Amino acid sequence: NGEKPLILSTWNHGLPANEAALKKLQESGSIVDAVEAGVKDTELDLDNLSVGLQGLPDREGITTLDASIMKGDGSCGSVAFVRQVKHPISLARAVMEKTPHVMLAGEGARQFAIAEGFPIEKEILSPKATRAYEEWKKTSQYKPVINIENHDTIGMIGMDASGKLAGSCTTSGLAYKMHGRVGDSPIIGAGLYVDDEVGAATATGLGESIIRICGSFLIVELMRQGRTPQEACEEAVRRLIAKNKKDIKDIQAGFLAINKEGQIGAYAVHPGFNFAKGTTQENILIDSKSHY
Ligand code: SD4
Repeated sequence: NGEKPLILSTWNHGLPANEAALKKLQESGSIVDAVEAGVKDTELDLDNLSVGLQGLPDREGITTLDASIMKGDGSCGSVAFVRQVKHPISLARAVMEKTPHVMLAGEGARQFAIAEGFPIEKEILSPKATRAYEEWKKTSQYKPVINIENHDTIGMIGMDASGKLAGSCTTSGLAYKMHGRVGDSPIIGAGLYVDDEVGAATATGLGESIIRICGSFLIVELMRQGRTPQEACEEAVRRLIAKNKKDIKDIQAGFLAINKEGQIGAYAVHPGFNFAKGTTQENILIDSKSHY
């Protein structure tokens, strides 16, 4: 606790993502550059089935992406339900920096990508995603397996040496979701929230359960009222469980938080959630504690 700069990100792929973020921070000195560069690494990871265009598709066989980015001064941008864009996090940043809006969705987000010169990719599923989708179609059962399917979104929160904060979050969302479904990741306050006065939080897991409690905003507000990041994450999980009781055995969600002092917190509904913590000294994977 207390080390700066500090980068936290969800799941195993957080390790290379943290590395990319810390490298960028060193080069550019900007924490928002760092959290963008960090998750761009994951957006290109062909083994990841929940982030980027190689992610698992929706029920129609189409991969649609959600992403958000936020700075501690309140600037933020996001894209939802966007197709054919390799780096939705960079598109979210362009929404933040180049438009009067916070969020663009669907075809409008794609048109904005074209106008901004983002390359538009062919809509072809990766071999891995194709195999998984063909297998899924045999039953077309919509029943995500916690910690296995849908467990790969990257949420990243970071603090530079001066205490400035930023965060990013990017995902292809739930595998085999309904076409048009949007999760928590592009929703400011649900999948991500950052406030330089207090701290930052991000989420992973079943987006619907996270949106219901405004998870990341809730954690930042709890920290504002004096909770530690760990206490705030635990309270968010407690509230998520209370609001999603009926299905809780099939719902996984995990939260990460940092406060202004550089203390960290992590908590999940079920065991199995892990995260990467990167500083200039070390970059390590930590198993989160969980409610159950
Ligand atoms: C979503 N929260 O779209 C994302 C999925 C996720 O790890 O986090 N997977 O609901």
